[in-house]
Amino acid sequence: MKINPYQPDQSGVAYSVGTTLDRFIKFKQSDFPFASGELSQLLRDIALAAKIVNRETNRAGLANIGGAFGQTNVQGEEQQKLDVIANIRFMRALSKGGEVCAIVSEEEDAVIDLKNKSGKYVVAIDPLDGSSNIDVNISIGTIFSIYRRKTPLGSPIQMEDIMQPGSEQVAAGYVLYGSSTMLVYTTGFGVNGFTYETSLGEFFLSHPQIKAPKSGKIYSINEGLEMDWQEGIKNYIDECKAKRYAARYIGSLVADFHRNLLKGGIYLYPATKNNPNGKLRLLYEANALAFIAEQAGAKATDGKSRILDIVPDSLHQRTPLFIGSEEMVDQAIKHIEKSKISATV
Ligand code: P6P
Repeated sequence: MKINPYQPDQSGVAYSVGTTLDRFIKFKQSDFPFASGELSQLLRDIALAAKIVNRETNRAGLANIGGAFGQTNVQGEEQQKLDVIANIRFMRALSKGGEVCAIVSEEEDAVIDLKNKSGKYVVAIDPLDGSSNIDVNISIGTIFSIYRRKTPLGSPIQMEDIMQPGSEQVAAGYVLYGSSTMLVYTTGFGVNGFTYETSLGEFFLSHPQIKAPKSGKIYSINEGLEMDWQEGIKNYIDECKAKRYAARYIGSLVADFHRNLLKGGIYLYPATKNNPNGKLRLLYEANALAFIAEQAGAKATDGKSRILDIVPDSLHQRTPLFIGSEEMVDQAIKHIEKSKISATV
């Protein structure tokens, strides 16, 4: 029997389609010598739900799933139909995947206990952030954090499994439903971005080992709330304007964060009159993006502390968030400290 060694085609007649997310996850599994593939499976489950939500966000206007759902969530915010749909899709994927024991979701008042005695992981998720932009076709996103449960497998879920500081995350990521749909995640070994090829129904590696520029010329903040800002924030934004930086604020955290991560920039959501502890949620927004930011060489703080060091004391607690290029975050903190007023009132 004649056997030949495989010779990769050198003709270039058939271009390479690249590395799929599934294959990348499998390659990277060796980063976790003690993992037996559960985290890999969990990441694939999240990617599957992202594909389904992507399909539904792309056809919202046609399938009568745009607009308000007619209820408010625990945040007191009006739920959009797609908020509810995305929450159902991710909850279903995570519960059926078999790797998760509990879920914290922006759309759920309480912790969802999956009663899964073999589930090693806890997932905190904002199924669809920026949903007020859905009806006007502006980018929106999913944000997720993955933690290992602290208490023994099979025992009842305890709050110590849930209320972990962001530094305990084993993985985190976001999906950006934009001009293209991307999934960006980290497992603590750098940040990698995957772009969804709809014709093949696959995410392909498009942004390997993302590194954030140390500085930038973009600042993202809701200037309509300027009257609420502490002096230090005002002084920092004045400095950005004096340097003729670009103001870019989409009103969708994932989109603003992603652009600033790639191009260099800072996103700021300080304490305001309506949100004296900031608007963004620690468990399923700030922590995930802070983990990604730090893995890409950027920074994330609440104005006093490193976001990843904050020990949560409530499920849906909010935090001021200053996140992006290291030198820009440092400069903003300098102004805050100089004004001697904490970012949280
Ligand atoms: P504001 C969306 O509701 C969100 O949570 C983030 O995605 C976004 O950056 C921010 O709130 C926008 O808030 O108060 O500026 O409209």
